[in-house]
Amino acid sequence: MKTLSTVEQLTVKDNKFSRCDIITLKTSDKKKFDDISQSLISNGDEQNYQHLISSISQVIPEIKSNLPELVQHVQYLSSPATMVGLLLLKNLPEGSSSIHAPIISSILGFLVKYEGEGDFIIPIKENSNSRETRPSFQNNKEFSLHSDLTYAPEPPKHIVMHYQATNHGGGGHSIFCDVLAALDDLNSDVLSELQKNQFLFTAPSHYKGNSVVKFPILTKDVMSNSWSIRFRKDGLKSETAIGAESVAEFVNAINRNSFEIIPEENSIVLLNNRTFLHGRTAYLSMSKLAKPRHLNRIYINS
Ligand SMILES: O=C(O)CCC(=O)C(=O)O
Ligand SMILES: [Fe+2]
Repeated sequence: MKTLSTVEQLTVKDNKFSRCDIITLKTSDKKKFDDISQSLISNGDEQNYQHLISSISQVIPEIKSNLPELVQHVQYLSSPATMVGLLLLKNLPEGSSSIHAPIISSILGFLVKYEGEGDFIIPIKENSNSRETRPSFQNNKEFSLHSDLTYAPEPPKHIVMHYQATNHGGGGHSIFCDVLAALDDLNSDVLSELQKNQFLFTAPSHYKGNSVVKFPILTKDVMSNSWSIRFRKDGLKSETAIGAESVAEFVNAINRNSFEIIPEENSIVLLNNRTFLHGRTAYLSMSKLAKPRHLNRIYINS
C-alpha cells in the first residue's frame, strides 16, 4: 500500500493519483482563516450548529476574497472538469475545530444531516456506552474501505473529516481508494454484475430509516457518463452467487488501489463519497490514552 508521501509525488506524475489534491495553508493564510473563524465564535454559541451555519454563510464572501487559493482547491471537488475526488488540507489553525470544518464545508456546498445519524457535526470517537458490534464512528474497530450512508436512499455527495486528535502512534490511520482507478482492474462481466440491483445493505441500529435496502454497488450516470459507488462490505448480502463472487473481485481491486494517510492534527480531508472509498485501521482504546482519537465529520450536498 502506498503512503501519503508517495501519493504527494504521484499527484502530478501519475494519472491514477491525479484525482487527489493536497494543500498546506501558508502561515499568512492560516492567520487570515483564524481571524475570520474567531469573529464567528464570539458571535454565538459554538454548540448551536443551526445558528453557527447561518452565520458562516455571511462570512463566505470574506473567505472567498481573502483566501482565493484555498477556495479554489475546495471548489475543484465540485467541478466535473478537474475530476478531483479527495483533498487533504493541512496546517489549519489549532483549536476551535468545530468551526473550521463547517467553514470549509460551506465553501463546497450545504451541510446535511440524516435522521438518527446525529447533528451537522458528528464526533468520531470511541464511546464506551456504544454496543455496536460492527465498525462504527463510536468504536475503535478496523473499518474497511466503504462509502458512507450506504443504507440511505440518497447518500451524501461529499464528506469532510477534521482530524482534531489523532492519538499519534496508536493506530487509526486513514485508508482511501480512488474507485475509478480500481474499476480499471475489473473485467466487463464483474462490472456488469456490480451494476445489477441485487445487493442488500443493512443499516446500523441507530439509523431511523429502513433497516435493509436493495441497490446496485455501481451506477453509471447516463447524462455525465460518470460512475457512482455505494459500498460497505460488512452487513452486505448479494441475492446471487455470481454477485457475491463479483464483490470478492471488487474488494481485491479496491485493496490493490488503496493508500494510507497517517493523519496530522489540524488537518481536514474532503472527499467525494461517490467516487472515493475511505476506511481506517483499528486504534488504541481511549482508556489507554491521555488525548483520545477524535475526528469531526460533516456531510455535504451541492
Ligand atoms: O474513524 C475514521 O477514521 C472513519 C470513520 C468512518 O469512516 C465512519 O464512521 O463512517
Ligand atoms: Fe465512513
